[in-house]
Amino acid sequence: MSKPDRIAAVDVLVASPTRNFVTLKVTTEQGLVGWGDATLNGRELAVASYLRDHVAPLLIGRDPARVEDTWQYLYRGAYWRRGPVTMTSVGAVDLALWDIKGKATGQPVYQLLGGAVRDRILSYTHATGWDVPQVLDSIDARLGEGFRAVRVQTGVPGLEVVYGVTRDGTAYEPAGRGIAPAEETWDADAYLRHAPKVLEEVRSHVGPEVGLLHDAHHRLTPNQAARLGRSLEDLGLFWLEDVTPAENQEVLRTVRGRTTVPLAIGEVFNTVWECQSLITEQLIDYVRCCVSHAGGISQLRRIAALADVWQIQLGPHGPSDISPVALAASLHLGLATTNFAIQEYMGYDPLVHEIFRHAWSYEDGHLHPGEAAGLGVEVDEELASRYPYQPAYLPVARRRDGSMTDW
Ligand code: CS2
Ligand code: MG
Repeated sequence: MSKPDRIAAVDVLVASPTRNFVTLKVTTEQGLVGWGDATLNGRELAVASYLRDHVAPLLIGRDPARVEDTWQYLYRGAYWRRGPVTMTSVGAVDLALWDIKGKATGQPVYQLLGGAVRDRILSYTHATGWDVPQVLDSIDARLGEGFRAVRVQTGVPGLEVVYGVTRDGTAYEPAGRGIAPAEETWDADAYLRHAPKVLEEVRSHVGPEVGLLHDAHHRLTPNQAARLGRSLEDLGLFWLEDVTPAENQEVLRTVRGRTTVPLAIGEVFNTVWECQSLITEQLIDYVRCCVSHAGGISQLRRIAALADVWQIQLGPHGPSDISPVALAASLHLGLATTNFAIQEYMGYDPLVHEIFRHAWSYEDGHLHPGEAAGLGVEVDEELASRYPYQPAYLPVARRRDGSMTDW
């Protein structure tokens, strides 16, 4: 029996080609390289340090084939576990080890997960505009690219800045460069007066078949969420996302009991335990956990299996602030997972595609992970190194009276 391979080196690359990315590189004694995404928007250096200072030394000498054992070792061995920094670190290691396992066996990761259950993965992207004409133009542009589902975000009269929206129709990047977060004013009542009217005009414009999604981004009270949901019921939304702050899961019983609009939550969750009651009490229709922030493929497939028992589907987070490595991992899981409904895909700057050379592809509103061994992404470290980290923070939001609310 051949001598098992061993992890020989663990490196953390922090680069900022148009935006910050943190990438984990695991190299084995036999020369295999696995890549993981450790990007956490606005807290990148915390994850880089967790990996460099507390995880990398523990991995040297370990058998890279023992993916699940390594996951359990890093999760249970930390004692102080859960949370976005810890679980993004565990997730990055998990992705890298699945990548290595695929390369060691010559198999794309989806084959190691049981093989394809579908031919391609439905995706949705972002359409955005300050006013209705801009929103409709953005939607038409996205539909012209072949998307069959779009997330629609609109400006709100009386507000200067609104989550997910730019005034010039350019792509929305929430993390502003600089050492302090931008401060935005939020007015939920103004939003509730306006957003349903815009979404109604959008549905009239696109017809009944286009998937429409909307993200309330954690900003409503349970009553506001129920009222918004009820006002959108006739529009046939694909989902209404993050209606209330996700950590208070009890309130979803109130919302669920008062509206039939499909609910999606979970992009800020990091473990299956945060999803547990929402799933077992059937309080949501879609789980939004992201493969990198929720502890990797090894945990997201556990979340998928639990959700499947209650006919709840996955619609993983896929913004510009997860790298093409995490997107690849999500697509491998998606191709092999029956209750994987849709993948968010905001697209990337050409420079990011150049640095993260990937086998996954987008075509005609769908994504596919490709047939390359492992995750199918190789990172151009030299090119990435030309773009050093730059401090960037997500905005904060205050109400009109100056009190803090959720951004
Ligand atoms: C958003 C995210 O895509 C979404 O659903 O909630 O873009 C979120 O705002 C960012 O990932 C924050 O970094
Ligand atoms: Mg969201």
